[in-house]
Amino acid sequence: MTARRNATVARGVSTTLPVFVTAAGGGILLDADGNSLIDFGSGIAVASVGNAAARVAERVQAQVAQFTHTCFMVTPYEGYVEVCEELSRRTPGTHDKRSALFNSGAEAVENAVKIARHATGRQAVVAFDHAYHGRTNLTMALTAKNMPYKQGFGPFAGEVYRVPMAYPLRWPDGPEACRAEALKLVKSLIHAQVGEENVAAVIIEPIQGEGGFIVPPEGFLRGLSEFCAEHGIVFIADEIQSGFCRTGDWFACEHDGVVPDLVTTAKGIAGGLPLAAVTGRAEIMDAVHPGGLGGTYGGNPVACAAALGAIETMQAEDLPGKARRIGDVMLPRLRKLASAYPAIADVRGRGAMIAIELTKPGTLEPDPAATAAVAAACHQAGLVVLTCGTFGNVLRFLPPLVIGEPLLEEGLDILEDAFAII
Ligand code: PLZ
Repeated sequence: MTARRNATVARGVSTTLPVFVTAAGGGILLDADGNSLIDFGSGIAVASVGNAAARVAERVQAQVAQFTHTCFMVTPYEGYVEVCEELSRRTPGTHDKRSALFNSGAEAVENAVKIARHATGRQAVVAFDHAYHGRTNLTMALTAKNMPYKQGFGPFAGEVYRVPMAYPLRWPDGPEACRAEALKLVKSLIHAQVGEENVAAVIIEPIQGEGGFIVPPEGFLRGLSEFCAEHGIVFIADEIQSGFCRTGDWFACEHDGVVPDLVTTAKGIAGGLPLAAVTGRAEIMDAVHPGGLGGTYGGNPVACAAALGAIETMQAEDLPGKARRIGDVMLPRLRKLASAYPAIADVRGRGAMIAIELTKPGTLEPDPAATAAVAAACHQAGLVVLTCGTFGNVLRFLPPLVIGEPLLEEGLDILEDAFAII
């Protein structure tokens, strides 16, 4: 199958593990050779409710038998409306909200920027160091990292400005200085280099995903959202990776007491089917003229049925609580590992969005080679882990929120063994 793949699938679409999945569920992937792998990746933070989750499968099967597509822009159906009602109910803030549905995270981010520009009549968009917002042209411009996302794919969309991220481990004078200085620096750069009155939106991942699971210090997100409110700037929280119970709250912003103007969601929203959304203040969302937003497949009925099954599962099985429990099990074990291996410079994250950052011992010099070696040893032993980070030196753990504790512990055993052999 690998030979067939290589003969027909474009090289640009790469693969982390050389296996072909035949079935998955309960935190385990089965491959075509009969191996079982423990899943600490959830297909990049998507299968939060587990693979083939019962409520998702049932609703999808029923919907597929009923009708598969009409195009909501031509002849609407209830599932789309129900998903928007759930988004209004679940996203932070009690204000009047509207949503629009799309197919992928990048598409949601593009539309959030379109909406913010339309609503403000301004053009500039401010994004952060280490940000990841997608691979389409506008979202590539918002994404910080060159390789592999941007190299050779320019020119990029204009009116995108980048400011430093509050990255405690790598702030020049350390975490305490980061807490004290980051917000001030960001505000002064926006003032000096862009001008507040030109900024349509500030977009930020409340916990950065691909960039390295970077958790800003307490107060940074709140201060940023207050700054936006003060200057009529739309504050967009990209919760595509951090949202839908992953961090132990329905949305990561809640932990910081922040109510974004617009929220982008995707990944965990629909148990593996492609669905994404922009949800936000009614007056901002409805600034756009009828027909200004849409797409053939956005809010496809089968994807909406899956989302309703996934959201029902999150509620019924208390997945925010399960995510917090995963963090409570993982963090102490990872901290213990860090005290045994000085290459682990940082253990961070929240709920079931946890990472370790690897450096040359005693320094902050990133060690992507050691990171890749640990990941490869895990893969060899049957544990799916993913790497991330601007410098490729972060191992991230995103187990399905429904994973059983024995399996979680077994995965951590494999990780510990991997450190011992490299
Ligand atoms: N915003 C915060 O995490 C997707 C990227 C995988 P799409 N992250 C996984 C890869 O290498 O392509 C992501 C994200 C945040 C936006 C996106 C984009 O979501 O559904 O991949 O378009």
